Amino acid sequence: MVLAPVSIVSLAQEGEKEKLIQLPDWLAERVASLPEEKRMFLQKEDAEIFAGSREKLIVVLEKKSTEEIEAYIDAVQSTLSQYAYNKDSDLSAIPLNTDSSWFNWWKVARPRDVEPKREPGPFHVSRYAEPTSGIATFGGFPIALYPEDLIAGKVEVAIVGAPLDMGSYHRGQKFGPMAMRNEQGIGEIDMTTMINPSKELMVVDYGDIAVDNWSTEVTVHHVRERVAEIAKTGAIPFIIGGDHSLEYPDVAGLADVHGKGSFSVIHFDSHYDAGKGAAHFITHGQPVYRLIKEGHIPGKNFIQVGLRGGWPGKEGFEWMRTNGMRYHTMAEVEKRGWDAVMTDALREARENTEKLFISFDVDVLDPAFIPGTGTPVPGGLTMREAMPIVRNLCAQNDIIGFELVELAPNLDPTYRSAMNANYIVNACLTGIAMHKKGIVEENYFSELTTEHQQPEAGMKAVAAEKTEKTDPLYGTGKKPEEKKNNNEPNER
Ligand SMILES: [Mn+2]
Repeated sequence: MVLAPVSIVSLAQEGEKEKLIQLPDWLAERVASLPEEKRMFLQKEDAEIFAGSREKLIVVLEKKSTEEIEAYIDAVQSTLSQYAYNKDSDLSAIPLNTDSSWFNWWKVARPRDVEPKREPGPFHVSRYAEPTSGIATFGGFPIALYPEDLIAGKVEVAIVGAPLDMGSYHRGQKFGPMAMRNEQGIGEIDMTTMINPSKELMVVDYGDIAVDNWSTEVTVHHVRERVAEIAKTGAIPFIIGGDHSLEYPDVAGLADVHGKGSFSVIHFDSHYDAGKGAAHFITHGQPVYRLIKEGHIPGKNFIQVGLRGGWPGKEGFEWMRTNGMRYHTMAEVEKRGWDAVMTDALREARENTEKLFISFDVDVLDPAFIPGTGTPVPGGLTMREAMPIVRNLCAQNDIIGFELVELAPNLDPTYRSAMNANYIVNACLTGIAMHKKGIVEENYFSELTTEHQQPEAGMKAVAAEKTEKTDPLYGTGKKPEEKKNNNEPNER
């Protein structure tokens, strides 16, 4: 999310060429007697940080004497210097207690030999014929626990939870996977295409990936291994967060298997999540910068959709331009319309690579659709915009992974956030099923569901005597035979 003060300071720290701003004559005169270093500081953007802007700074300084201006500069400089690391008073790393005999308790695998032996492969956890009547799983799909289950079952999509939620502002993203398991929307027939992904694809619930609830850094290391493990079996990992820190281990884990730079990423989000220069190398506001910086994905293979609100500022957009990244903001949607923007994004996703990873932060949707998210921003995508682009992306590309993150269901007393999240997942499953069947054309629609074909269809049926016969007894529970065999005296 937002790291505003840090980004200003980090610009100066990186020694990028900073333009010196011309001072008004009266101010240049008033500070002429100050040391050069202080006069120059006044000409830098950093001097404005506590005033708010250049204009506001000038208003503040107008009433001050030379001595008072020097005191102001000293105060700003001294405060900014405290933002940086101090080797005498700060921790440079977070020590871990390696003497703990419980060091790995949260991620150790349950011993196989304490369970009854079983053949590898997916299995249902329901006593009844109807799968949704058992223990809740994503879409009512069978579960799988180990890579050999995925291989034996020829699993094509493994949906796995990753309940990590140490991001900023509202938390509770750890409850995302369970809320989605408990809500409908995944695995249903898609009316636009009349394709039923649960019939076309072998999908499983792969349980949740273990999380160290006290460290994002430690957790992402483990998530990366698990994601790579799924990808190695040939199944597509669908990671359900958890917060957007997950994009880093999800993409890095896939790069470990498919190769760095071998695929593209399309990032749906209201924030660009390429923050840098913070004390922690990974938070939910920084995965994109770290992926680019470590070389897992070249900038030209990265596309952002849905950005809006106050972040990034000018330097963030310039950084994306410099690094060859594509971005489609809601401002662009306002300028050009959604159809034009969607067409461009779909084309760009296919441009450099056939393989694609989709990162879907639910806050790309308008808060009207997803009130249950940690950092909502108004003015976002509608479900009617989001479902087609996700379905088309998953139909037109070779999807190697998908993540849905930042669902915080406890912030929404209704079913709506979890349900909409499920429908986004189902849109991609539908697309993957279409891709498998060779349906990759843009704007594919089922003719049956999009054209009623009246009056011809009805007239044809009348001629062939196929229309529904009316029956006044329907709804009474009586059958026509019953009436015949009835020896009611009054009947004539
Ligand atoms: Mn995000």
